[in-house]
Amino acid sequence: MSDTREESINAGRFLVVGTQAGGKTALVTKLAARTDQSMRYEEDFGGTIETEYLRISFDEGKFFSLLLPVGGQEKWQKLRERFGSTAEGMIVILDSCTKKFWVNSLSQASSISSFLPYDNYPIAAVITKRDLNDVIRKEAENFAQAIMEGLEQAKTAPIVYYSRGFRITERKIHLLSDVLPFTTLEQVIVNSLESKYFSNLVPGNAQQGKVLLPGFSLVNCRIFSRALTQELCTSTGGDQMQVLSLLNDMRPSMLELDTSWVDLLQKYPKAGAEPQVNMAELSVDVIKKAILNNLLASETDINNFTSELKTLSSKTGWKVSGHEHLSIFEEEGLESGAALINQMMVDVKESVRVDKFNLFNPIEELF
Ligand SMILES: Nc1nc2c(ncn2[C@@H]2O[C@H](COP(=O)(O)OP(=O)(O)OP(=O)(O)O)[C@@H](O)[C@H]2O)c(=O)[nH]1
Ligand SMILES: [Mg+2]
Repeated sequence: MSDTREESINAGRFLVVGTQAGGKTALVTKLAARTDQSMRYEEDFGGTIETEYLRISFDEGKFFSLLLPVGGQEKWQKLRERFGSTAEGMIVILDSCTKKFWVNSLSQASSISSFLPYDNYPIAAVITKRDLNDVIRKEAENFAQAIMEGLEQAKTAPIVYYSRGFRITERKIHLLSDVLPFTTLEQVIVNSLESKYFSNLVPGNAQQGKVLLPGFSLVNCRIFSRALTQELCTSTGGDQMQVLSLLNDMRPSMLELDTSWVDLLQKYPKAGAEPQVNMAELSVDVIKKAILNNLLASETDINNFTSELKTLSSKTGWKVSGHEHLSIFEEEGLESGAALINQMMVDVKESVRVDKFNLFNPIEELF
């Protein structure tokens, strides 16, 4: 009699990587909350450092998968590598409203790949904030107008912000010239968008305050402002990967965190001098174009990215399980995210352990 045993894998440990504020924790928590109602995602200015896998259940708990949305800031690279070496698959998160940061999300995934002892390692891309992409596309002109008004005001009134440390301190800066350094423009953009799209703000608290534009949270306001600032400033010719790493080193805004470009250069010395912009070069049209063309992802951008993932597979040993462009605020979006994870669980069966590490065992080399 033949053996009738069937093997089905009902769990897989997946690492969720991608730049800060891309939506890793929010997505995983919302998926986990579908079966464990005690799970709740809470907005936070500081980002997260998760070290526990969250359980995502399927078929009323018969199957499950474990997901770890490891913190996206640069400083957690060692943590990503550490968890990467034992994960059985990886989800790369890309924020559909800040497409220039995607290369950083991809670099997080590929830098882990040399630690993966598998071939055909399942990898999937989730492009988040689909709802916000639509909202900002429609609102781009108003965003640009609000920013131009904020710049005009900054010429005569001080720029006010709250630095966040053990205490929340109100600070003011005055514009000294028409040339704005990155950090100042970033704060003007944050302030302009905050005053138009939020009310009842409580300094330093990402959960308080009323959101007036659906999906545009205080954290989204900051990460979007950082990406827009980068688009509007002229770079000084520094290494672009280092600039992106520098920008992914901290959240929320640099001034709010009491950080300066010069401080960050100690960590990213090749990023070059602080980018800047002459106010005379900015207009509603320039800002609107930067938003529409350089920040909001289109379906073509998404297709190009996923093709690139497939091309990389031969070098990295990945097997691309698929991709989804979704919103965590729509049931359909969560459903498609869950289906993608389900597919990865199927693909885990095809991944093969290989002894990559034996090839380069540094200890053996020594003896
Ligand atoms: N509109 C919209 N906002 C989203 C979506 N997904 C996440 N967000 C928001 O994006 C912001 C950042 O989300 P997080 O999940 O904390 O980001 P993260 O990737 O875990 O960030 P780090 O912990 O810093 O690595 C929060 O304000 C979320 O509410 C989405 O689909 N739509
Ligand atoms: Mg997080």
